[in-house]
Amino acid sequence: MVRKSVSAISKTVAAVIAVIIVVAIVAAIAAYMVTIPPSAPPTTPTTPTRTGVYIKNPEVDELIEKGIMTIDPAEREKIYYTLQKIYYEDVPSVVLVQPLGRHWERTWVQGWYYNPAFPGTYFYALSKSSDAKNPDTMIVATIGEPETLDPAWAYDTASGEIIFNMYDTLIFYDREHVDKFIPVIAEVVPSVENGLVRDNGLTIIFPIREGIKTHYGGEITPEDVEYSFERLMVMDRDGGPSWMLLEPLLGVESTRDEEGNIVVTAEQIDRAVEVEGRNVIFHLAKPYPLTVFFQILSQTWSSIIDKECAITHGAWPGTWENWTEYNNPAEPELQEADCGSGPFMLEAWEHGKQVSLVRFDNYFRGPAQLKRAVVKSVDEWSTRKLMFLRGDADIVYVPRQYIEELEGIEGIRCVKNLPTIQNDAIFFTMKIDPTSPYIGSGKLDGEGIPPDFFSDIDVRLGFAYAIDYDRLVNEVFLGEAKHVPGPGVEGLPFFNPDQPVYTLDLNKAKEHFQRAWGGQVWEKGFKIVILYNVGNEERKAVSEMLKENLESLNPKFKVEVRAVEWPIYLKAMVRGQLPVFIIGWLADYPDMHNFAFPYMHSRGTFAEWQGYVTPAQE
Ligand SMILES: [Ca+2]
Ligand SMILES: [Ca+2]
Repeated sequence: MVRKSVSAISKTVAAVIAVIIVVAIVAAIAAYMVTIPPSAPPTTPTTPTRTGVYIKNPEVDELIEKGIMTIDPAEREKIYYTLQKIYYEDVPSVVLVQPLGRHWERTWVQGWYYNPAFPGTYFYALSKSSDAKNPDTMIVATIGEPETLDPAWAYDTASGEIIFNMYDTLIFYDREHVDKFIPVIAEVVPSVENGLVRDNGLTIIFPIREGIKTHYGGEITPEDVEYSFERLMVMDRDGGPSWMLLEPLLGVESTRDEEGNIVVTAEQIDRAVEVEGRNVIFHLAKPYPLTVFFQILSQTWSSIIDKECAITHGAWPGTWENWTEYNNPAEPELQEADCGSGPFMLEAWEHGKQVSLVRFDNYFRGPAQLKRAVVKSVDEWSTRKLMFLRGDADIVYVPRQYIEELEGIEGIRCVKNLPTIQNDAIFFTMKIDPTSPYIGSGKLDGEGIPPDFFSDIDVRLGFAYAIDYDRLVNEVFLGEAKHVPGPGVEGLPFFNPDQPVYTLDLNKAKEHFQRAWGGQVWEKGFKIVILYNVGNEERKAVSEMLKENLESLNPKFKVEVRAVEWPIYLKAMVRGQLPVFIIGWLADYPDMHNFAFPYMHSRGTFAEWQGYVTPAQE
């Protein structure tokens, strides 16, 4: 975000990889979030070793940094509108679609609602009508399984789905809203008006509700709240979610530098969250938009953990002498523990098969209507479908290519066109690895492209105008996607719906190619290889469109579309070998900053892979 260190970039990589995997597995997806498979693969891709490849654009970087430090919404809007305009004009990448989701359930399911900011099923809201099969048990059949149940470690949606039901947070999203909150463990949502947000937002006070029982047998106290956030910062595992709290609370993105040395002190962490009577006080290191801070507090990494329970499981004891021993651990301490106070308790985790949760009768908001909730991992579609048809599963993940098999079937309900906070874009690599096997001769001689081919904006514009976005939406996404300007998505505050988008326009594409590289591109032509991974219909369609449209412009333009296995695609992408690549981004929290930074900042994730150059430096 504001200052992304190199090590922090690798964290973001994990988040991106999560999204990539979704794109890879679900192919041309818009997976309703219940279906998003677990995130990072066990091995983090090699951080690109190319150095000095991207040129910083101080103007854009500064504007992005200003955006997250600006409190006034009108001022923020101006900043993000400007950034969206720059994104359109510079075309470092082009957003292809914002996919829409679907939710499938048996008609006997009651109470379901959708919030794009949290994954999976929130069972506390749900019940089943009395004619249902297994009326007091809700069964979800999906793909993948959680990585962990430790809230300070989890950074994937499959883990989040379970954690959301076992733990509570200080505040939570008010049903469908992503910018309105209800108090949960906190008694009230702090505001300037009620006096709990002070010092220009640098002090935020949460009075803690009394009498909240934990699954472990104790109570939630202000000390548990302090412990939960301090543990998150103490742990700060590589590729984990801690950076989101470290940034506002300590003003850093990581507790470690690039070499892994600890760069924060015990005092800094301890001072950031303090207890005073029944209050927990957050001391922010710098101004930060309150709504974004609340969004971060409403997610699983901000779950309130019962301290006594956590210590029993070998977690950080809450003392400062040896705290660094608990930094970046190899394994999560609360891997299969239940130190929550939420509406459901962990009953059993049968690996590769299911996680079952049982109602917590002492839940402070009253016991859930359901007695039991089970999330089953059923990777095979035909099996999931059969379970759904028989009523053995109540909520099922249905990949887009199979929707016809279920449409109109009695007893099954489908909720369509659910907005997501995710988009897919095509990225241009402006400094391609010169050893890349996908650039032919490596020269502008008609037999390849030079590594900096895409650093010329006219080349990027030529490509942008050669994509048939409408066909993509209609044929690949079956109409269930939107063509939106980037880098953010529709539905977020400060998203400008009136910002123009690129459309298929071969005349304009031709004009730009004629201008590119001083006319040499048009005169000599080029040869380029575009990869897609087998099974990914979206990537395949875009690659083929580019081939068809570019080759129609000039007989000297040659595009080879090549299908490869997913690991090959991924490796080539992070090494900067792909001239263009298509990838999706799922926001960590619903704010424009979580798009502006990765897409546009010179230290953002995509910039790293692209060798981002902007005209300001040329
Ligand atoms: Ca403290
Ligand atoms: Ca406690």
